[in-house]
Amino acid sequence: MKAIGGTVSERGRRGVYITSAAVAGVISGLVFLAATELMALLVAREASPVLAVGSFVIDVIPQPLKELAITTFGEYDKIALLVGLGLAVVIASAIAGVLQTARPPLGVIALAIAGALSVAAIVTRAGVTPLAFLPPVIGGVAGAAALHVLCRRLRAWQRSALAARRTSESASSTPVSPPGGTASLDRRRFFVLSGIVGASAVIVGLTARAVSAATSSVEAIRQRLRLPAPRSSVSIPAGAELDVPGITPLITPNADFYRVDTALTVPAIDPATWRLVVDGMVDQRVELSFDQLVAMGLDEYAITLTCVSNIVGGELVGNALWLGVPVRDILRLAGPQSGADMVLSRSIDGYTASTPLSALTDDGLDAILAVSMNGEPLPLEHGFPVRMVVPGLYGYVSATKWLTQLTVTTFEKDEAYWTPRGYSAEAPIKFSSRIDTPKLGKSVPAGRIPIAGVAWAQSVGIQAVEVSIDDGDWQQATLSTPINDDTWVQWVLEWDAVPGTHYVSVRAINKNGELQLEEPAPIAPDGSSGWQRSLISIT
Ligand SMILES: Nc1nc2c(c(=O)[nH]1)N[C@H]1C(S)=C(S)[C@@H](COP(=O)(O)O)O[C@H]1N2
Ligand SMILES: [Mo]
Repeated sequence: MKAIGGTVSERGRRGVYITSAAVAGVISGLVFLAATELMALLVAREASPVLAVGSFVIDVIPQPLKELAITTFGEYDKIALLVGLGLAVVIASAIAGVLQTARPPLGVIALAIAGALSVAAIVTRAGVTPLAFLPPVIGGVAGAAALHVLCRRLRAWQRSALAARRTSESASSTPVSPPGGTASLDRRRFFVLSGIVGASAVIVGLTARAVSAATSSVEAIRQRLRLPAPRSSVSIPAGAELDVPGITPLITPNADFYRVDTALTVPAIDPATWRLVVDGMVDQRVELSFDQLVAMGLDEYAITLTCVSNIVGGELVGNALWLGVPVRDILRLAGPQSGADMVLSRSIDGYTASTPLSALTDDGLDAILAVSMNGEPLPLEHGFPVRMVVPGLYGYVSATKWLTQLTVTTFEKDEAYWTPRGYSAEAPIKFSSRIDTPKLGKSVPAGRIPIAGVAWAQSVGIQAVEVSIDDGDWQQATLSTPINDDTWVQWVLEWDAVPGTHYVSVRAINKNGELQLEEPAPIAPDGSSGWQRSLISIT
């Protein structure tokens, strides 16, 4: 009897100790993160280990995994990555706690290795300041100290509990002190200390993050920035916007505009220190300040941007009014030399895109350096202070955000970020059409209903959109009046809907008379194709 009971409670006790050790480890992990955030706020804002390790992971994970992440999590791919990293930190620090309790100083050593790895991830990133190593080092020291102290308390509790059990077993009749007297005191000490340390870490860490975000001075500079009035503005023709509930608005508000980039933290560039360098195969290297750029004269352009990762029927496409300067005017200052056929545009974070030189110098194409989006300076996440926008080319080969450099070169000599990662060096947008309403999985009452959406063929223009219901004849949809050939158009087809589920397909014809590609293609290497065929349910 006694032996069996003893074994069970022995197991229960071990469970309690292991859990407590894991808790001590997680709290030490929190101390590490909080101390690092605090130091990062004080000496080097870019030196947050979670973000640095995350950026490192983004750069090294294989392409198919990256695609899986984008298709699974969409816009939230970075949040998913951060959640995953957070979980990894919790698990690793729990293990460090158990190690440190069972075999000190194994846990402290494990934490030191993690600290050293995050130092490596931080100092190897582009554009770090000299003190960037300091936050993870200080964080590592603080975390190790917390781990050491908490696990020592935990072992003290274990020892006094063991001693108490021995005394009560040998002197079963009249114990000298109440059983577990010092043990329960030691237990309380461990939990009180853990609570205080854990709560302080959370408060310090969250405050440091919040202060860092709130005092982001570049956002304040952006808010105050006054751009010169544009010389021309886009006139929106009558009939450019159809009055159909559920259709995509003609102009995508900035807050709803899709965002795709490799930047885990949005670069913060002060326009006062921003410079654009034009170099490479040019007659003379040119350097422009932000004021010099906008002084060249701003004009307004309406251009629809599309991501190569947009699947058929997808949401990675948006239309905006941009203020900018033609890229050809800037290239002309430098004088591209013969033999050059590409411009490698570079972002402050090292990202690059390869754009055919001809797409940037062609008088008939409005390739621009944009400084404003829908009436305000570019939002930070859309490339503040300057980005490129080229009608007719996917974003990854043209729309470089946080632009700092244009290098005139050749496709043979240079390649861009996505080229060795499975995407084509050149990628014109495959023109396409999308059904916005009725939405898949949302039933609509029978009667006369609009089937509507958008279609785009940047730089060529949309001539017609055709709709087929239940694989019947192709019917001409009504188009909105296009702003220009660089923007999408809205389309609508009125239909007398009868109850049941129905297939609706859509396809576009561009102004060259070409039919949208029917053959389905995945997004890699140069963009998806195929006709969207959606299921709608009528009740
Ligand atoms: N610096 C930088 N610019 C970039 C990218 C990037 O990863 N880094 N991604 C490109 C891609 S793939 C697209 S589709 C567009 C998206 O622009 P948006 O986020 O403003 O919609 O930006 C392009 N410019
Ligand atoms: Mo993209």
